[in-house]
Amino acid sequence: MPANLPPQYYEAEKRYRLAKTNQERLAILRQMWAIMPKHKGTDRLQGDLKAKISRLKSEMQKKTKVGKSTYSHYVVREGAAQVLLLGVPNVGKSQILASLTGASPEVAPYPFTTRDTAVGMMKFEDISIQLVDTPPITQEYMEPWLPEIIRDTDCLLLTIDLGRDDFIEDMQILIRKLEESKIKAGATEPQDKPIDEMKHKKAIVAANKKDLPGAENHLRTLKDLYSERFPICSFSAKDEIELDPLRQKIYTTLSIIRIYTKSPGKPTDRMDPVILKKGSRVIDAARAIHKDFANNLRYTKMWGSSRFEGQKVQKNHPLEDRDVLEFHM
Ligand SMILES: Nc1nc2c(ncn2[C@@H]2O[C@H](COP(=O)(O)OP(=O)(O)O)[C@@H](O)[C@H]2O)c(=O)[nH]1
Ligand SMILES: [Mg+2]
Repeated sequence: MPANLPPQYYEAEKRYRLAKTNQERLAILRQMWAIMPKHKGTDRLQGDLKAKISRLKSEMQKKTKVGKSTYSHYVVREGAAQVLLLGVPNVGKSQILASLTGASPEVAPYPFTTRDTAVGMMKFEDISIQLVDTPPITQEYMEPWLPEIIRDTDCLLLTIDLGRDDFIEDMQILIRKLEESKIKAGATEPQDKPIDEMKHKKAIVAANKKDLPGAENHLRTLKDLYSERFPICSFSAKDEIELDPLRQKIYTTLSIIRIYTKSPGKPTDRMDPVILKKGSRVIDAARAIHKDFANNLRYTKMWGSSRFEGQKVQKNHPLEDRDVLEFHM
């Protein structure tokens, strides 16, 4: 008896292959299970799928256990990249998360509202970036599990309250606490190999509460002191002023590119770009999709900048944001 699977099943299967996290994979496998017609013809497939789901579940459980023994505030990664909000109490971290992502963490006019991480997804053009709110850092205290999460993330938003007279002191506290945890924040990776044991982290200064009196003066001072080391974005999270330049700066600082794929004779799949580091090549895109893709690749056609309108390109051809690739096996 033939399986006669509906087209939605094959679409889900394709999304499964492109999934980047186990959580995503599990959700898709469950969808596939729901879609699959349950009859004799699908007996074997049903068995395979059930086995896959239980294998994945036990793998995920094992991972959480390992995670728990080291730190229990691990955030499951989702989206194209992860960005962490850091700051002293009350600077508006939770408000920024809410304004950029629509998530609803507790925002309050008193310190220490957020003792754990809170997560939201920020839309940027056709991708989503995960934003993580963290507990406040002070001169005296930083959650012991926080450095691990900082070391693991793609970019930091060093959040400053432009309404506070102590804003420079706040900035110094953040830099100092990071350095005590062997993390050096800055705009770009240093060119030469680090001589110390510092882990470099890309960072943006997120200068919030631009709407408050005195903010313009404070911003000027902040720029005088720090604009060589960090990109500085000023905005008001509460009044939603100048949030778009902040979104844009987050994207460019992440140094990622989006690559779309197409099948021969079909339109480009614009739904689900492959996310790669800037400087990646054709072969990296193939590998990101599946290792068989990379191994069996015969040639690739590329669309993108005007010089490439479906020409064949080499495996080591450099990629630019928004290039389109058609792999031939
Ligand atoms: N004036 C002004 N107040 C803000 C802005 N963003 C946040 N706040 C206020 O600052 C206080 C602390 O905000 P919250 O997000 O809880 O700070 P967190 O402790 O850093 O998470 C709250 O009263 C917010 O309403 C802003 O852009 N402008
Ligand atoms: Mg908060």
